[in-house]
Amino acid sequence: MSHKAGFVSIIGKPNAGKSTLMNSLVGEKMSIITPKAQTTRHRIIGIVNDEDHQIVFSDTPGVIKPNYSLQESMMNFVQGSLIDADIILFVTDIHEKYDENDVIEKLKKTSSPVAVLINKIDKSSEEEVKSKIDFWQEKLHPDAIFAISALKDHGVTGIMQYIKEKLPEHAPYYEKDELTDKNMRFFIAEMIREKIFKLYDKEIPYSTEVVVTAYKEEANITRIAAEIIVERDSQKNIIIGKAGAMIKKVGTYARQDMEEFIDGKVFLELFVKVIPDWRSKKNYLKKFGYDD
Ligand code: GDP
Ligand code: K
Ligand code: MG
Repeated sequence: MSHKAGFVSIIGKPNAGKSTLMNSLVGEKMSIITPKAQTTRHRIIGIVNDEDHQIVFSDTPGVIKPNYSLQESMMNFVQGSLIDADIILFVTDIHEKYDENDVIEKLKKTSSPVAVLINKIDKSSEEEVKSKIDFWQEKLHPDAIFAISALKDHGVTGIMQYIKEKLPEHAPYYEKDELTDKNMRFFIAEMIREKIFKLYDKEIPYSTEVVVTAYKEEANITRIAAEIIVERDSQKNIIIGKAGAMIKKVGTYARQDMEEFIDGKVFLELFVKVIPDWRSKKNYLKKFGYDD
């Protein structure tokens, strides 16, 4: 029998209920949830597998008007996820005003099927639901509209069926096996690496590797330490920046990502280490996981 697999992006304003929906979806019918790598293409939060399907859900930062460059790049990420997704789930709070047309325009242009999920219907009347369905039908002409309550798991099974129907035939993108601690560390390292790619120019990002050296969950905080590895002292100075200003930025932005992902407080320590020419040394490449 053929296998279906694909990427499903969950987008919407902050607090629309994206993360609640994600939890509900991955709890729906699942053998494994794998928060594997944050690749450059996707922020992977959950992979749902069954025998014939692999659904790679990716949560995105809430759609906001960018105030500073990192947020701009976060919004570029959202845009990227619109392009790459096989299916887009656009989550909207039934009570939220929607006057930002830029996101709507982008959704209209994407070639991937878009499903509008009108969320939080547990807090509204049937008339409100009907009028919102009409509103979104008129405004976006989506492939499908669902009225749901992510919090109460209402309507989530229907979304899962819709996704399975729409998924393209494809071999699994990721192994259909278990989450390990190593994957979590890798994921954390990728978050740091992503910030380095965004904050530094020229050869710096390409000369850099990140290794998570400690990951410890305590009652109220997760303590993480990582090494940023560069090839030369001059690169170390650039990474650190004047009075530590640059590495502080890396740490702050990476920590924000981690806290959102872990959904809890993170204490992040970053160290910079010089390993001359690490990129051309087999033992280091192997150690950093580039041996295959
Ligand atoms: P996100 O920022 O889009 O990821 O939104 P969250 O999933 O963090 O949810 C934001 C808030 O909305 C939380 O307080 C959720 O409990 C609440 N919420 C999410 N879905 C529902 C729903 O279906 N009904 C109600 N009443 N609240 C919801
Ligand atoms: K939230
Ligand atoms: Mg969220």
